[in-house]
Amino acid sequence: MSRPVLLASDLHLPNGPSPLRDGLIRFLRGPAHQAAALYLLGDIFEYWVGDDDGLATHADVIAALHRLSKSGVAVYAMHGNRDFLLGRDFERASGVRLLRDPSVVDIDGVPTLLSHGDLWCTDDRAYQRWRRFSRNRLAQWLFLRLPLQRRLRIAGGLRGHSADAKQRKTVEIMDVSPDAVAAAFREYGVPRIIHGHTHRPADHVLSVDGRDVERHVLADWHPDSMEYLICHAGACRRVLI
Ligand SMILES: [Mn+2]
Repeated sequence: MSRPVLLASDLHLPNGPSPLRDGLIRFLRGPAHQAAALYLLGDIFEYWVGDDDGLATHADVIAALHRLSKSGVAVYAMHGNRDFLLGRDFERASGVRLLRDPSVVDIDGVPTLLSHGDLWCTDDRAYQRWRRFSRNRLAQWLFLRLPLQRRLRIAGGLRGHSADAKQRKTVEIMDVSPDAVAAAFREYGVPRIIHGHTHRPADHVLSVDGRDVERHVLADWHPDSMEYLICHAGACRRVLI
């Protein structure tokens, strides 16, 4: 029998000790070993201001990822809107391969489009402007050359700003746009999309141009609810750690 594929996102691991960190390490040492592949679809870390800082701060997680990938599980990650600076040194140290957002992968014979999900929040114009800027190579290159303390201060400021902005925005505007999702199903021709980001875990079945398709939204993690998706033999279900 083939091994399952596991997916998770939006762990938002803070720096320092946390039940989320313990949960992730328990998961990486235990259940993740049964998988053929593990996909971490962004916002694994609450922030990541560069591999120099992140690899030291999250050394325990990096070591657990490395052990898992060494054991024969293919581990992939995608950038989220918090940890979009995960870079080559992270890949080398963890054995994790970074995937483009979005990417089509084969999950047990089902072509599946994976994304963090924020690129489909197209109704939020201000966010999309920030997204384009923050993913700009030159902007990133300049940011990574700042001293660490400056980078940490900027990241702290941005998180405060994002929390304020979220309070002012409507619930709808922060969700994915149905039109953007339908367009993605059309463009890639897949029967299934899996993404995170919106913190609205759900399994949607919808119809696009008369075709039945599935959209699975991964759950964000809380100390009392740390969830991953397991896909096997054509079906996906949710499991708590
Ligand atoms: Mn996100």
